[in-house]
Amino acid sequence: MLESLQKNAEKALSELQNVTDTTSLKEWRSQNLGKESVIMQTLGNLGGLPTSERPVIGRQANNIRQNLETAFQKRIDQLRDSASETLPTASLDVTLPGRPVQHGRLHIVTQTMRRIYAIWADMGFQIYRSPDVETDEYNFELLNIPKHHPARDMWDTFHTDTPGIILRTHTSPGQIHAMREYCPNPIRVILPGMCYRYEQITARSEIQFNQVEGLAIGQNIRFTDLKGTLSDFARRMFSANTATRFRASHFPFTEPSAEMDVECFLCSGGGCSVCKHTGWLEILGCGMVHPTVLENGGYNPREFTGFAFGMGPERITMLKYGIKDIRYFWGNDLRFLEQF
Ligand code: FA5
Repeated sequence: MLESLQKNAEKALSELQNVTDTTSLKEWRSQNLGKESVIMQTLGNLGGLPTSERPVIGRQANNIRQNLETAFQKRIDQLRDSASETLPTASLDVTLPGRPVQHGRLHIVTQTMRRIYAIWADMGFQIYRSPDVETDEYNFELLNIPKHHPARDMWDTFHTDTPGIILRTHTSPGQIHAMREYCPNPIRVILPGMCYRYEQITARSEIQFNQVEGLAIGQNIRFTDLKGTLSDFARRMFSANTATRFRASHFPFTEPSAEMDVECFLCSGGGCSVCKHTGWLEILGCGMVHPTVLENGGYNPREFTGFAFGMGPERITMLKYGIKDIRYFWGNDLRFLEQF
């Protein structure tokens, strides 16, 4: 046994001379002096040896362990010395300031989205996630937009190779998912996420953009609730005295439907180029959930009513910061992104 311990140690010592970096040094230590190493196992199992052999083997094993330990320490020193010798001492100025650390930040649209979430959370609305890849049924049909309905022209989209599977054009299909999950309970949710439209990219329109949808379902929810809640949102989002107005509009999934404008905060309603001299800026579409849509979600429209809305965080950010072109958001130009 002593002979094999000795051989093992000699092998370890010669391997140690070939170790030239700290990682291999650590490996060497764990292999030769770690818990599972031959020497440590031998020392640990001394109790199992015959009494006559125990002192001799114990003494010898201890000597070997100490030799290995000393050689290891020596090697650490050697490596450290040779590393500092290779440093170019003349050009090292330890008084120079360190390199500045680049701080990351949230994208400006993410900041706006988080502000929107916080406002709706204060009003008791939870976030509900629904998929970006949808069926034609959810994106259109269950929202009261049958095949060949002219409203489909406003929401041309991207199709996958599987017929009927598309990228959603708005977050409204999430309304059906939420209703089917929560029916027959009341609902207060917002549904944020990316939407996709096959349309001309312009300064105001992207083919990929965010929306934040909102949905409230319950008994006795009325149009005045919609107006009050959305006006309160605008005051919290922009400023305490922001004026709002509702214009009649049309969406197949709401009846009646409206679009909400906020008073232009650049000219305070006086008229400027941003609000095209109207004094108002459109920020969202909304309306009372159509009875057919309530039914498709599983609710009895004679018992339940609700309101829904959909806003575009990129457009809101553009208005808030006077950004002239929506393409800056996804252009990945740091000169733009670092301003926020
Ligand atoms: C809709 O998408 C409706 N689903 C909204 C809705 C929901 C109405 C619930 C009623 C009830 P619209 O197509 O107008 O409506 O889009 C809503 C918002 O998304 C717009 O006001 C705008 O802010 C944003 N948006 C629409 N198209 C684009 C685009 N191409 N690029 C950037 N933002 C867009």
